[in-house]
Parts: sequence; structure tokens; C-alpha cells
Amino acid sequence: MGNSLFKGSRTASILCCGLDNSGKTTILSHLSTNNNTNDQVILPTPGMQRSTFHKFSTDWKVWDCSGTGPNRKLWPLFYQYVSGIIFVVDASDRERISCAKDELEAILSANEFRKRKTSVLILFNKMDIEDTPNIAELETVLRLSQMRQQQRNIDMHLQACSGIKGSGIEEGFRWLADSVNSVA
Ligand SMILES: Nc1nc2c(ncn2[C@@H]2O[C@H](COP(=O)(O)OP(=O)(O)O)[C@@H](O)[C@H]2O)c(=O)[nH]1
Ligand SMILES: [Mg+2]
Repeated sequence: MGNSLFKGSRTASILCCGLDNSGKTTILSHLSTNNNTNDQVILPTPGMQRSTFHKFSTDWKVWDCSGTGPNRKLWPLFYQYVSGIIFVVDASDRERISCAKDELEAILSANEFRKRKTSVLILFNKMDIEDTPNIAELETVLRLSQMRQQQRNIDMHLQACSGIKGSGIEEGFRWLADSVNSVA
């Protein structure tokens, strides 16, 4: 029986990753400060930091990992400890979209996620910026339908959002809360 029947007892241990500057810390601050991010200065994340908050009847423990080149090597150290992954893409950064694709592909094809069910929320961030590609285009560029076929154990959800405006974030996290707490 899944935990989702027991409201209040749900937990979610999550790795939040994605290239540097994609908006990970901004998105997490939106939730951990109850949308009150207006006066906050978000600094680049050194290595990693843990964000904990209670939302959607779920206790969240989210590892916010730096996405600069050398720090990406740390992401796999968390795989065995998490039930879900949030991968944040700066949808407006056309120059680095193929780098984001490579990093996401490396995560999705990790052995750890072949063994057990894992929830993966892909947040297409910065949708407030003009001329940002739409979800369908991003899905193609990131080869997500191929990835879905290859990795049957991954429960994947795509969500457009804006960390600055706060749109789309709650929808994405609601899906993730249900997915990590559903029956495998
Ligand atoms: N326009 C826009 N800028 C954003 C958005 N989310 C984050 N940013 C900006 O992107 C920069 C990097 O954000 P940060 O949260 O530090 O990214 P991280 O390195 O992935 O943690 C900051 O200047 C943020 O203000 C968004 O949705 N829209
Ligand atoms: Mg950060």
C-alpha cells in the first residue's frame, strides 16, 4: 500500500540538478519561503545545499546541487539516496541546451535508475523570457521520448515554469509528491 493514503506522513528525498544558472535555487526558494522571494538575493550555490520544507502534505528534503562543470560529478553520489530527481533546464539558453541534454541523458541512463522506480521532474524554467522554445520543441531537442522508451522504470513529467514569477512550480512539485509516494 502506498504512503499516499496517510496524509501528513509523506516524504520526498530529492536531488535537484541541472546546469549552473538554470534557476534551481530560485525555484526551491519559492517553495521554502512560501513564495516570498521578492526581497531575496539568490547567490550561486557553492557545491550543494539542502533545502527542507513542508508542502502538499509532504516533508521535502531536497539536495540543491551546483551545476558548474566540476560539481556535476557529485550528482551521482546522491542517486542511491533519493526517490526522485528534479532536472532544471534554462529553456532560454539555446547555446547550452545540448550540454543540458548530455547531462540529463547521463542521469537517466545511470544503472541505479534501471533497478528501481524513480520519479523525474523536468522543469523547463525561464519561460517568462521572450522567444523561449515551447515544451514540444524542448522535448525533441532533449530526446525525451527516446529516453522514456529506454528507461521504463522512470516516471517522467515535463513542466514549464518560471522561478522568478513562480508559475508552474507548484504544479510540478504536486506531481512529484504523488509520483514518489505512489505504489512502485
Ligand atoms: N528570467 C528569469 N530568470 C530566472 C528565472 N529563474 C532564475 N532566474 C535567474 O537566473 C539566475 C540563476 O538563478 P539560480 O537560482 O542561482 O540558478 P542555479 O545556479 O541553477 O541555482 C539568477 O539571476 C535568477 O534570478 C526565471 O524563471 N526567469
Ligand atoms: Mg544554485
